[in-house]
Amino acid sequence: MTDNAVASAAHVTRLRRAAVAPIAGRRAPLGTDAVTITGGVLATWQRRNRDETVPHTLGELLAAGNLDNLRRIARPETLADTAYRGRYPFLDTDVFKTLEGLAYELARPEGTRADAATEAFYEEAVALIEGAQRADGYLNSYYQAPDVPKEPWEDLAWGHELYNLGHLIQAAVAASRQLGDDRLLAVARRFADLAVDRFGPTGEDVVCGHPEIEMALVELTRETGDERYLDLSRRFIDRRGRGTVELRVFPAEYFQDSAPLRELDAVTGHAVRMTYLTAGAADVALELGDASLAGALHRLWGDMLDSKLYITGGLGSRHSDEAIGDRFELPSERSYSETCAAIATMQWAWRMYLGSGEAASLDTFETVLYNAYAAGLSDDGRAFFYDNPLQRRPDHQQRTGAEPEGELLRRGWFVCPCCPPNIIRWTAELQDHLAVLDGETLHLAQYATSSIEVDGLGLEVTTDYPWDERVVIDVRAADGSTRLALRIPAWCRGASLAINEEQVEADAAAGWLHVDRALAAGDRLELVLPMPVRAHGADPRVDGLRASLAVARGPIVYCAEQGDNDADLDLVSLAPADVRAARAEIRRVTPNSEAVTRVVTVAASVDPVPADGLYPELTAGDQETDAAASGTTTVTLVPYHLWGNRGAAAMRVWLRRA
Ligand code: FUB
Ligand code: ZN
Repeated sequence: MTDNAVASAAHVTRLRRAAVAPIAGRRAPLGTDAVTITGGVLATWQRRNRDETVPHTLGELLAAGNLDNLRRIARPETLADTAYRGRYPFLDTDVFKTLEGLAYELARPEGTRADAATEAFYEEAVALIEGAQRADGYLNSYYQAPDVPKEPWEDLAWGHELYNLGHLIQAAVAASRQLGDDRLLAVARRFADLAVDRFGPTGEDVVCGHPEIEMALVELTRETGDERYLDLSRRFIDRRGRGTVELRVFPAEYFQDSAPLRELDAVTGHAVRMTYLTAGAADVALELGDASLAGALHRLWGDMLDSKLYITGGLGSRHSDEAIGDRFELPSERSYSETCAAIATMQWAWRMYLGSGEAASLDTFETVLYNAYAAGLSDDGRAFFYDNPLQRRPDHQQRTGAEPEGELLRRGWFVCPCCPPNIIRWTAELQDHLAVLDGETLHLAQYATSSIEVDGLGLEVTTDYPWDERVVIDVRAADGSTRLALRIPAWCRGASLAINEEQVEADAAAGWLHVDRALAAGDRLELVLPMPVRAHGADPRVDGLRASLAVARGPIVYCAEQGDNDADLDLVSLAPADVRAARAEIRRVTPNSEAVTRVVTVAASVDPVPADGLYPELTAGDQETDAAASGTTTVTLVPYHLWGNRGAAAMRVWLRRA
């Protein structure tokens, strides 16, 4: 670690209750001891997480046998059946991810804390995990199961054992930071020590088929001060790309094993693997001050932003190998955009910002949060999208091999249930991603109704963002030592700031508006981020989006659902000027959406169905007919993340451009 790291360690220690708590660098995210979400859309999500998604998920984990798998090892005498339950060797991770979220939900103040049943699950799971660990530290209920004729570590490509360890570490760090409960941390350290022995400086020169351990190991060093874990993480990053993963079904790119990360010029392969890896690499680059790694990550980030990220922030174009796809391969109806990939992209974005201070990374974080990520969960909090398409055809009938009942809409659970518990932990941790102390300046990274307290500065933030453009910041306490910087999203033109009702200079540099005066208790800041309705086109190299248009307002991407519209969505055209002139009215769309949710209504034309078949010849006359609208209508658009909550119907993010 750098001298800078040592110098700032004491400072950061006070802020360690965040999910990501860097030792090096100048940016320290504020955690649960400093930030509380008290209202608005993120509070709604956190409440739903605690009251609906958590109880639902606990029930599913119990029914699917995830806890019994651990029980079979920890207390075999209490279980009659001996067979491992489930198809995959990584089902412990769903317990670990859930525990990570529960640590937050159980640490909340009285009145907002998760209930006794949640606590009982947490206690039972922790005890089973402790009991299932082997004397040498190894832990994996699949490889330890009596009926599984496989040995630990015999299948690094598909065994997911280090991926398992990664999620165990993250749960353990959360339990330690949020609850002061070090039981899981003791288990995680024993297993991590085994990994250091086996894969460290004197160990095997190999990597796990699924990255994830990398960011977990860095956080373990941050939590314990033991630098062997950070060193192992760096080794895993530098080892990957040298063809050590055994290939059976998928090529080396799938595992990011075709070229070393430092040399890779494009994000590639399995989307979740790629983004967990880059998130971990960003942690390593930050802690080690590794400029070459940081440079490679900027290159990869640029490739993703320039040609591979959906307008919703979704990542992954292919169902077949859950892969990112080629440049500009962004089909709407076959978008994979796994919910886990959305979370991993935000994890990467957050770390890119922590390393660089760039507001643009936070803009991407925000896009993913309010669109690709939020769409993954149903309005009632009890059903999930695994993949997140941007279009649903009227006659859609998807059947996948993995999910025998097909995928009508969101589902209550999956054979591979990686996404639901990932949503639990990520929603529980949202307050850790709102505010960051950058030296002496408090950065407001995301806007939410919240209470923030740090270094002699106490703020109350009140806003209906992202539905409303006004963010009010009341200064509760200020000793003048901490300055404030406000993120101005790239989509925003003409941001303005008033302090105590007096307009002040609001020129943002590189996405940050620095409030250049010492704040005093009683000050009121009013930030306005104008949110006209916007029309977006697409790079012509995205084949399916030529002559198309998408609608957005603030960070929210919109979609049209057939149920809200009389005209056939496949036949309507919107003119950019009509979109820009559109109304954004306040309307609750679903029972649990915010009362102040905005719905957009746009004047549109209805195109004729060609009279002569699927591929009519374009003669001069036909072209004129083709361009002529057969009628006019209005199209109602709702926030994309709320789609599919009112029955299965056609849906489109991209509509024809008039
Ligand atoms: O392999 C573990 C998880 O299962 C991946 O992260 C998901 O994409 C799913 O394939
Ligand atoms: Zn997933």
